[in-house]
Amino acid sequence: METLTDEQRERWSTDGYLHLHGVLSPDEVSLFSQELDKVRLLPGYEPGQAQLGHYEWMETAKNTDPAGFMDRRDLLNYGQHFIDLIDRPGLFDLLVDIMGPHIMLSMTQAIVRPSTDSFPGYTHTDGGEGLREIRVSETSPPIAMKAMYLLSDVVQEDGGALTVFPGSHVRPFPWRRDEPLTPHSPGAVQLPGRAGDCYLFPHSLWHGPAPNHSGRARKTLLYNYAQMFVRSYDHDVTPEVEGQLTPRQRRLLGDLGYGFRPGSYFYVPPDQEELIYQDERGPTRWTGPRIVDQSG
Ligand SMILES: O=C(O)CCC(=O)C(=O)O
Repeated sequence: METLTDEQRERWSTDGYLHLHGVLSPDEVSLFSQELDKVRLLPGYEPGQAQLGHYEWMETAKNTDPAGFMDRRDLLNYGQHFIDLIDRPGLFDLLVDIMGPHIMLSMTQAIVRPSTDSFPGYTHTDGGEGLREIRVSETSPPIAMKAMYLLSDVVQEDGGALTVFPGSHVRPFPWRRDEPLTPHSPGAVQLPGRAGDCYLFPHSLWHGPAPNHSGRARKTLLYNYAQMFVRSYDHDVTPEVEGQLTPRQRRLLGDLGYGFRPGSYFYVPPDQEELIYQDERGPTRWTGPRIVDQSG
């Protein structure tokens, strides 16, 4: 399996994110982009009238214009391409190198952010309010993290870029309920990118979308992963999806190979590492994150 370079490891530790270039090929970008145009016409979960962050079943997206807003969860039901992305070769290796092998897929999401003057951006930590206060050290694997695939070029300031607050994953970040952080607060860095790029970042990093004044919609796919004891918070594994999964994907969706017992997910099954690594290095290969040698 591939591992992070020393430079990537150092960036991950200090900045709290990685920008990987050209992870999806141009063909994959156009395929997923077209898939999202179809998905919005199908039933699924979208933000509704309920409280912030809670999704409701809709017959189509609220906006059926391909360049209009869409925020759709639970993507695995929309076809094999979305299932294949669970453990995409190349990217998944790096994710396991960061998190270790005791993980699950916790959420899938597709977001289209239209060009508009009415959305000022939105800055937050993932995992709800909790991860504003709970953070692990820079030498620890994260509790949960995200792979965000860009399906559109984002080249200008306020063009809908992922905006991050580097370092906020490991230090208390000053925030006030009555004065929310914004994509223009001190410390914010907008990350331009090209269609096919992928950003990796932990849930504890302050981040969010910049406003999009580019004149073009920005499409993304998001796949979240968590340490297994945290478990998935989004998936309904239908029999159709189940029938399409590889053994590793089944495990990443929570199939431990036996029925639930107290203690399941708290301790991982004995074949966890073998299944996740699926290579000749065997089940005891992972020895925890490496510390970057700063001595040069
Ligand atoms: O739309 C984006 O740029 C980022 C989405 C986001 O903030 C998130 O996935 O938590």
